[in-house]
Amino acid sequence: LKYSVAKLLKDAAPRYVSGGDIARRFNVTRAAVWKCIEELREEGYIIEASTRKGYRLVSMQDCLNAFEIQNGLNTSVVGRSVVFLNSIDSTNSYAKRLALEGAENGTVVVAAEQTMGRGRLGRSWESPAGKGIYMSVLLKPDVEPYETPVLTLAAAVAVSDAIKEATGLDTGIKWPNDLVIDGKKVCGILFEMMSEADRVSNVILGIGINYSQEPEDFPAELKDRAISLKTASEKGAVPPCTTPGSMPEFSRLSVIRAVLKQLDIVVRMVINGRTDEVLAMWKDKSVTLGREVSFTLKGVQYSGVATDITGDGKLLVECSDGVRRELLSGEVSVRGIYGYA
Ligand code: BTX
Repeated sequence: LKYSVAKLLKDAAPRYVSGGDIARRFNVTRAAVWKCIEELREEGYIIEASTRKGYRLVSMQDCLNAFEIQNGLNTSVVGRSVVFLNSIDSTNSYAKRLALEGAENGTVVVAAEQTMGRGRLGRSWESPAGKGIYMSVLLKPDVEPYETPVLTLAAAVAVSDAIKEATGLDTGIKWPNDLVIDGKKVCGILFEMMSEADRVSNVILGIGINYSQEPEDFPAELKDRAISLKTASEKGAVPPCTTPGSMPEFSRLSVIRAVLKQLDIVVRMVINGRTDEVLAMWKDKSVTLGREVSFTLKGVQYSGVATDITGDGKLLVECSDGVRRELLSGEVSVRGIYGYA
């Protein structure tokens, strides 16, 4: 009932709908309608009530729930089932637990807060309540393990496209799949998989996007390395439809829905063998290729210039010792990004 009422108010907005009309429509009491309105308000719907005119939906800016994430999404796989949690240790860990219980391909877990958000290589991901987007997508892509690096690059392309669609902001991709604005990290992607001998059974794509943190919300060591969509949009890269300086009308909800739609597209491309196109999209957004990079391999530090991505998703580096090396994973510092001067 609650979300039927929400939908009714959404369709009617900015007009009022009387409590009596809603009650009759769903064959419930006016008190039941009032209870729904209260619950919706708690979920972030801003609803005005007027004794004469009834109820009116004013804004959904902070609203987040499984119904709104999924409603009318029209994707083929991604978002078939959506779980929303107010708080969780890590959406990736939760999605892994769901996978073990047999959750379906395309299941999405979204949380408003993570208490133990995880990064790559055992690092942590700052996940304050309400200020970021924390989501994991469970996929059963039926690909072989060697094909998965391209899937992670594809995820970065999808999220970058989604951010563009929902906010108008341009992001660059730092290899393999950090999204960067002004040399600062706005999104990180954690790719985890469970595989059997030669088949990948479950892939979990964890996506963390900084949404509304102010610079001072980040821990001191991240201040110069992290940025939120809100800060980026205020700094001038404002979507064309909004007045400069004002907070554009983009919400966590619109970003999440755009991510699911774009992921659905690129995952299908990878499964259908269109990896060349995906890699071309990645290269187009890259802030790594053509730049000086440094990295550590088996305890030895190397530097050189990143020149290309191989067909199976490895980074090619022409090292200063004259050797060309291929990197499959790990950490690469790129000059000009995250304070690497
Ligand atoms: P990463 O290992 O590339 O990045 C982690 C590093 O980034 C940290 O060591 C820290 O320096 C920095 N960092 C931590 N938090 C933030 C932040 N909010 N913004 C910018 N920089 C930060 C990237 O790992 C992968 C992150 C994936 C996060 C998602 S959230 C949903 C899902 N669930 C989960 O537990 N992880 C993923």
